[in-house]
Parts: sequence; structure tokens; C-alpha cells
Amino acid sequence: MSSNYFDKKGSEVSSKEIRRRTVVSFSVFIVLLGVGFFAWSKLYNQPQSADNVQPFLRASLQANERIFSRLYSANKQTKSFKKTDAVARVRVNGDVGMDTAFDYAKWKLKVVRKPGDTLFISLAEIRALPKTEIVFDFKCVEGWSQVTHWGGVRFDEFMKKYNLAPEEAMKYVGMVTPDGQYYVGVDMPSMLQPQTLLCYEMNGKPLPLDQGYPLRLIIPVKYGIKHLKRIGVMSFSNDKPKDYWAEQGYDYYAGL
Ligand SMILES: Nc1nc2c(c(=O)[nH]1)N[C@H]1C(S)=C(S)[C@@H](COP(=O)(O)O)O[C@H]1N2
Ligand SMILES: [Mo]
Repeated sequence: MSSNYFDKKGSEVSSKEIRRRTVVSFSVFIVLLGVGFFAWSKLYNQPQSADNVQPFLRASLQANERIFSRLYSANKQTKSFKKTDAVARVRVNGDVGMDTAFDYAKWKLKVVRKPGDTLFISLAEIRALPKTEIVFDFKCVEGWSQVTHWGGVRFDEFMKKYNLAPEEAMKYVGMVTPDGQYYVGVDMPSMLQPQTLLCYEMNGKPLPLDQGYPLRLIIPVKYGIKHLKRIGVMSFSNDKPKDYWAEQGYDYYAGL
């Protein structure tokens, strides 16, 4: 018995062979369907973690973070603008940790080297360090951005001046507002990037209160959420410091 079917090379294919191929194709289809269903049900039935993200998806996000933090090189710079490009009226966004009264006159930056070994550094001492100015496009995850002008001491220079080499060898810096309400964790390579400032000036004038007076972080390689206003305490660790927006499910790295 011969069929009217031909394969690609033009030779005739027997109906027995056609049946065999049909069975193979259908089996492959069933197996793939099973794999798909298995993966879906595993994902669907996984317990939700505290931040409402499936652990499997969270693990994927963390893998992405690892890849991007390795691709990222500390000498990568964000585009700089001219001072005349900077907007005069800088948007105020986010006031967590900013509405508690505290004594500005008595403020000192607390730098925790290790438990029981804390430096207290005044604004005058920080202002006495070399000043760096930067004009860059400040980006918020909410979707707005604006070119703004800031001044302060480069974080890497600050670390050198205060002999914080052992701290610089750690993986993360944690920063918290004086009242403990807003807090961020930032990877050390991004902190040491030469555009990262401990900032005390905006548009050539002392930082306004609602923009973080006496001292805020300006870190152009990150989204706005990491630019903590009103720094109270700074600490160093190899584990990720707690981070306000990462706790809400945002990307911990928040790099641009
Ligand atoms: N203490 C504190 N710092 C903060 C925030 C906040 O709510 N509290 N919001 C962040 C966010 S989301 C952004 S976009 C920037 C905004 O800085 P600006 O108000 O100077 O524009 O500050 C960041 N720093
Ligand atoms: Mo933001």
C-alpha cells in the first residue's frame, strides 16, 4: 500500500510512518502541556512573601539585581548639565522622616563604625571638606524628572578624610533619618562613584529644610527613592541594610 504523502526530500512517506510521526508530535505536545501546567501550579500555589511577591519571581528579580550590579562599573557616570540648565523651582517630593521636630542647631552626622565606636560630625566640619557641585537629571520612579543643581562633599573623599577604609571595604552603606522613619541601603560601588555627594547645598544656597537640611544624599546613578533627605545616622555592613521602598516591593538596587 502506498500513500500520497511525500517528505521534504520528495520521497514517499508510508501511512505507518505518518501515524508514528503523529503519535510522536502529540506526545511531545502532551508533555509540554504538562510541564507548563506544573510550572504554573507551582508558581500559583507558592506562599506569598511579606512583600506580596511570589518567592520564585522575587528570586528572579534578585538574580537580575546580581547581574546588573556586576555589569555596573563604579566609573560609569551620569550625564552632567550646565548650571544654567537647572530648574529654579525644585520639586519637593517625599516627606517621610521629615515631619518630626529635631534640633537643627545640635545636629551632627552620626557615623557608626562598629557598635560602640561612633563619630559625630558637625555640618561646619562637613562644609570644611572640598566641595563638589553637580547638575544632573534627577529621576523619580513615579515618572517625573528634572535637571537640578547640588553641592556637597564627595562621599569617597569624605571616607578618605575620616580614615574609613575598613568601612569602605564593606558591601553596603545604610542611612536613616534622625527619627528612624525613612531609611535606605546603597551598595558601596555606587556610593563611591565620584558623583555621589553628602549634599548641603541646592542652587548654590544652603539646602532648604524640606529638601533635606542639614545633609542629604545625592546619588545620580540611582532613582530618587535612594536620595535620602535629612541624614541622621550612617552605618556600614555586608548584609543589605533595611530599605523603606524595597520593603514596599521596589527594586532594592534602584539603579538607572
Ligand atoms: N527623608 C526622606 N527622604 C526622601 C524621601 C522621603 O520621603 N523622605 N523621598 C525620596 C524620593 S521618592 C524622592 S523622588 C526624592 C525627592 O527629593 P526632593 O524632594 O528634593 O525633590 O527624595 C527622596 N528622599
Ligand atoms: Mo521618588
